[in-house]
Amino acid sequence: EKNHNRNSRGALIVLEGLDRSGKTSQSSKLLSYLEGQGYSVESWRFPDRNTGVGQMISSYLANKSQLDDHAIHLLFSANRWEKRSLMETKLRSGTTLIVDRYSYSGVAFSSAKGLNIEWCKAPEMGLLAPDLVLYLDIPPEKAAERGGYGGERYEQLEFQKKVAQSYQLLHDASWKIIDACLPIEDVEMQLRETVLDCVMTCQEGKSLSLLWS
Ligand code: T5A
Ligand code: NA
Repeated sequence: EKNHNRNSRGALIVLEGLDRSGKTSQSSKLLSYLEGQGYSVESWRFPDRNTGVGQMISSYLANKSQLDDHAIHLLFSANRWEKRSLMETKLRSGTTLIVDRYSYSGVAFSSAKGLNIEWCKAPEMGLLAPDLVLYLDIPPEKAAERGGYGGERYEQLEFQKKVAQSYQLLHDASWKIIDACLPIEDVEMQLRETVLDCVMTCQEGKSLSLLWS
């Protein structure tokens, strides 16, 4: 374990992007990479479909239930809030978290439906701010070709184009844009150095902050 300094904390690293941009593939690669480097690291994802709230979200995404756009937005947010204190405990104890989707997905997908962006951001305020957001950038047409969209609610080209536009409004200093059209191994190489830098900066004492700052 490389966490010799007892005050050192883990990094909160988020992967964002359109459906099929490669987030899940890269999460598992980063997990193995950081473990191999001797770091304490876990891979998380949102929605976390294992909780009661997560099961409601999963049923909605599978088109097995209908919900008002505002109601499902708040459920996605609640699903992050129910994991917030565990997230902080893990980070403070020195574990780095690689998180597949976070508040940016929440805002990008709901505002792509036409909900007011400030309204969408409000319930996310006070959640932990990521130290690094890796945005896997891919044209919607190209993402749609990958493995074919399954039956989930948002897996439609026209909607994904709107989501891509919404994401554009959310960039901040924590974002790094990654060319996700390259082969899987090349995308991974782009991520490694950035992630390692981030983990070391957090170990050296960078403090945790809150959304949206
Ligand atoms: N949502 C989510 C909200 O509306 N609000 C919220 O608050 C949150 C958190 C569920 C949906 O919920 C929405 C967003 C989503 O629509 P999900 O369960 O994470 O989100 O589902 P997806 O993101 O759609 O997961 P996918 O599996 O489709 O996409 P990934 O994880 O980005 O892609 P991945 O790694 O599974 O790869 C997809 C395919 O492409 C290939 C892979 O082998 C796989 O077949 N691939 C590549 N092919 C060529 N080159 C590469 N570089 C490749 N990388 C991967
Ligand atoms: Na995924």
